[in-house]
Amino acid sequence: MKKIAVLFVMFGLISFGSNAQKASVADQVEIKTSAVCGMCKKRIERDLGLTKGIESANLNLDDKVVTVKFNPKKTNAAKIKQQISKIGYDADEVVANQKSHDALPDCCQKTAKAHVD
Ligand SMILES: [Cu+2]
Repeated sequence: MKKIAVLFVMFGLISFGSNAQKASVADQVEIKTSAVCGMCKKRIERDLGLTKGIESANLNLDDKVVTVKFNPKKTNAAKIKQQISKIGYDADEVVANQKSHDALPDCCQKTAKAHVD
């Protein structure tokens, strides 16, 4: 019975250790964007997915917040916001790059009314 208890404690330590390691590798940031529709979502997620140091990007169209997981050794929140601006969208306090914004389809620009795709 004692052996089993020791085994459980060891398992607990091992899984705790690997969780802690994961947490130190990836950071997460939530950024409010000016995305309008599903096309914006795809555009932002695809572009960020190809950006150095970013592990994943998931945009919630209900609140326009993109959740980005990134490697803090390779990038940071400020760089990610700059990248979103370059795609043509506002990112928190960083205003969208005007040229990129104007090149977006009409339905994806900031003046567009909410619509489905
Ligand atoms: Cu759009």
